[in-house]
Amino acid sequence: MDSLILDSNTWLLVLTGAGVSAESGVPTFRGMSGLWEDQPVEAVASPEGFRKDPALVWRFYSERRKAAAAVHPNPGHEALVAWERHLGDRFLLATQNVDGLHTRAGSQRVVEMHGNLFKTRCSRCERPPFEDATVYPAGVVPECDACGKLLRPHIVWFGEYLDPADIQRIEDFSLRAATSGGRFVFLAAGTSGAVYPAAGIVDQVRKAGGKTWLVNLDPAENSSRFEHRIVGKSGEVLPTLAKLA
Ligand code: BV8
Ligand code: ZN
Repeated sequence: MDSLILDSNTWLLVLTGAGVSAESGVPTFRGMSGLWEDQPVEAVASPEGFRKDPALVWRFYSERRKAAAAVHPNPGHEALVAWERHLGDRFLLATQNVDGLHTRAGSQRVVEMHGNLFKTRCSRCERPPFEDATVYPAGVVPECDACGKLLRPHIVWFGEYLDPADIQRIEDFSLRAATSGGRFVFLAAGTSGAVYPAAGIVDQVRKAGGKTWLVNLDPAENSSRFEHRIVGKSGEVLPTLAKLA
């Protein structure tokens, strides 16, 4: 297996998806064949879904909150913490996962591109998102005590824009990495490469002359765009993949 050298010359951008949390027992999206209660996830995880049936959407997220709170980070999460400690500010982790496991494992330089299950915000006013682990009982839709409108999960739904600050942080890091004179490396783990803009990061890295690695259990939709492809479980591959020099 090719080895990934992480030394004082390396700038490393990592992207994770649901596959990295799978070994903690969190079901993946396509693993659930993209269905929840035989509805396509996109129907529930969307502004239209929320408008149509906010109680159903809150049941979906409350159930995932409960499940995510009951699991623990796995060796794949822990390997990424070790890489961050070794590389410092030449490391950045962009995750599509909303389960909060990277932060619980000890990762600090994390961009939660699709939001976080344990944050809630108002669907209307400017009240900032707040920590909220509440598992709302079926049928309950919380309301904002500032404006009375419905509260919603602080999650980026399909068809919604990602937070521009998050995109900017990833782009700034990539630019610094590409112009550092060092070696710019991008590694994606546990993602099917189906959802944009996350699935397009590999193309930006290649354009910037970076090296690209994919660690995944099955071929991803964008597999062919990675130079190094390792098939396996992230919890088994990541802990031994990198040589910290
Ligand atoms: C946006 C929050 C601008 C919800 C999520 C056509 C072309 C390009 C783009 C589009 C298009 N049509 C529509 C779009 C836009 C759309 C999109 O990309 N759609 C796709 C489906 C085509 N994107 C958006 O809407 C984004 N916004 O583009 O804004 C815009 C605005 C308006 C109109 C148009 C555009 C917003 C995307 C964010 C959506 N929110 N999550 C929630 O979590 O509840 S995405 C959701 O999917 C999750 O975040 C999840 O992480 C993400 C991606 O899935 P993966 O993480 O990759 O998980 P998946 O199950 O798919 O794969 C797991 C992989 O792991 C598998 O490959 C498996 O083999 C592997 N695996 C399993 N076990 C292991 C493993 N690997 C290693 N080890 C293991 N143990
Ligand atoms: Zn409000």
